[in-house]
Amino acid sequence: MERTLIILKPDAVQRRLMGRIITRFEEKGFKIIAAKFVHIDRAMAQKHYAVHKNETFYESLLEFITRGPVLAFVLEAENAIEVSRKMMGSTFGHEAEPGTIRGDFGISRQYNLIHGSDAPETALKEIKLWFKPEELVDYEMPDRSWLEMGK
Ligand code: IDP
Ligand code: MG
Repeated sequence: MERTLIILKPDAVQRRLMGRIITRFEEKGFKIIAAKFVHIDRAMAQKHYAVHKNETFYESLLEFITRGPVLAFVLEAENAIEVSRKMMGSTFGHEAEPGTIRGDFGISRQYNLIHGSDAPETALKEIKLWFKPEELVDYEMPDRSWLEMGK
């Protein structure tokens, strides 16, 4: 099982798209093991987007992600990172394939609705930044045996 951090960004919240996006992950068979609705401050945004600190869009990215509340959650599934990134679509809405979250709901480069961890090490680091160990909930889903990747 693999875990990934997903964030529904302020545009997803303000555009009332949270439910529709979460539904896609539920329908795909992901298990939600933690969730948090929070308006992050600049310091947290800087930590989350530290890898982008030298990019030209860094300042405006910090403004965007702190502009309103976000919904952060942890998904668990086999191959969770690759599968969720595929479902999100490529970074810019106008380039993302139709059928993906970014491809279906917008054309903006920055306001692209969703963040998802991009590699196992990133996922570990991001989950640790956003959640305390005790906030990750351990439970069983009854349909688990129907959702195995190798079957
Ligand atoms: P990702 O979210 O698909 O992993 P990254 O390259 O990690 O894409 O960029 C992080 C976020 O920064 C993007 O999701 C987007 O909101 C924003 N961003 C990336 N590139 C640009 C850009 O060229 N202009 C404006 N915003 C950008
Ligand atoms: Mg990224």
